[in-house]
Amino acid sequence: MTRTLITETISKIGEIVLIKGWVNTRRDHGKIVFIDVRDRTGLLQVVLSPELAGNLHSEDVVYVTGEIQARPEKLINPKLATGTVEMSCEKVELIAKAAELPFDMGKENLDLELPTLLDHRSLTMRHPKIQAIFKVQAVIIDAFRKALQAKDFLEFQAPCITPAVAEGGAEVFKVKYFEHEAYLSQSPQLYKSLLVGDFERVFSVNKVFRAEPSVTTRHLTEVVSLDAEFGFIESWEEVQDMEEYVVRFIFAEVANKCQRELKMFNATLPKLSDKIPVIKLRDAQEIIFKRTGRDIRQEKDLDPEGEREICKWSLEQHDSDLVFISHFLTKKKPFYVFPDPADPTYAYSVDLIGRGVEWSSGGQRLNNYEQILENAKEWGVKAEDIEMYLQSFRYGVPPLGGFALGAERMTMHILGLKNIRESTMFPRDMERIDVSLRKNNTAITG
Ligand code: AMO
Repeated sequence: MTRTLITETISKIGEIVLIKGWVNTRRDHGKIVFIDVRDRTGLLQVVLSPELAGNLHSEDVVYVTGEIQARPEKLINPKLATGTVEMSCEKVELIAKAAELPFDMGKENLDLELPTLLDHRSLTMRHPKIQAIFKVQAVIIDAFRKALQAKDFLEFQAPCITPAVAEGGAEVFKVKYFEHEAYLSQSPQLYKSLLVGDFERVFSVNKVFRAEPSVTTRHLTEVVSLDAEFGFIESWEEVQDMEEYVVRFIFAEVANKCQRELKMFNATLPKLSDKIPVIKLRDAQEIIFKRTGRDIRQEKDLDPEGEREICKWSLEQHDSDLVFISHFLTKKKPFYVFPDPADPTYAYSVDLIGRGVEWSSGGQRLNNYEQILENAKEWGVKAEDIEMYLQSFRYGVPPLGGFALGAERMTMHILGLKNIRESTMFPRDMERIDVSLRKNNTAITG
């Protein structure tokens, strides 16, 4: 008999079918036993005798044959997609026996401490609510691709082993590369920029690596970076507009395809007005000072508290959960940023802040070869380390810009999760590779 997927059983009343899946839960009621069987499409209640049920328990892999029957009106379960039917079991085959579970997986919410949830990741990802997170994430990434493909961008795979530190700073993993030294890529930045000289418009969905020396709720050491870059721009605002288009496209796809998942988290998509507000860093700092009395007006960036405050302001004043912050200090950004000619202290750079956290960075880049060389020198970047990048600009690259969105942060803040590790299948941080590297987990800071 061929397999019937669980959600298909609602249209098979009166038929004998074979389903394949895992025992999700078992309930013993004297002479009858109920098991919920789970496959990739959903759950189905199966009714069977204690003899047939044997010692089946959660996560056993089973093939079950039986008749699909309509449930009596008062036994309909509106919470289940298959809640109008059940299977009367005739035969059970045990295909793979599961060990005793370390915790109860049958509850609607898997209320586990984060280290336990992550140390048992292969198992906890079987829970429907945990699966929902990664279904939403897959839709986000797919929508990012679709949005840019619709605008004629070409997808590329960026290298992970790089000869140079693209973003600067100390947050880089050195790797021993035979008798040479190399780095794990912090960002596909230099590659996406040089590719504008070849393909005009490119994007990538890539892992990037940051040697974050602290353990916070919003930092990972391995990140899925959604990068885009394009040429022949007229201004940095064009970059911001393209990003806004992509973000709106992503939200529309999530709204369209993930209603069930959003509901499981009681989540609503971030509010957007007609246009995402944009405000210069110094103006944002002034607003924060006026609203809270906290003076961060000389800082190079917004701190986490500042990001939260400016989002509150954006929601109150512009009815928008998202806000662009532009014009960061040129010297605090990487060597490739384009200084504002009106005041070169500040750059044509723009971050997107959503629900109190940075979702992306981007902006216009330098495209003049001589100026790039000059800046690289000033920033302490050796020309021989960025040879491939420079080659492109030596042979002519148009005015360009782009942005990068962090996939995990987007997922986290769309679903209202408290910790970025929840929106990462296999999170890495300074204390975790697969499982915790420490016996006693250090507290995660803000
Ligand atoms: P940036 O360093 O701001 O910009 O990174 C872009 C976005 O990637 C995400 N992100 C992270 N998420 C979790 N943990 C981390 N350690 C982490 N680091 C970054 C954030 C962030 O906004 N080259 C530029 C992009 C550009 O200008 O196009 C860059 O890498 O969501």
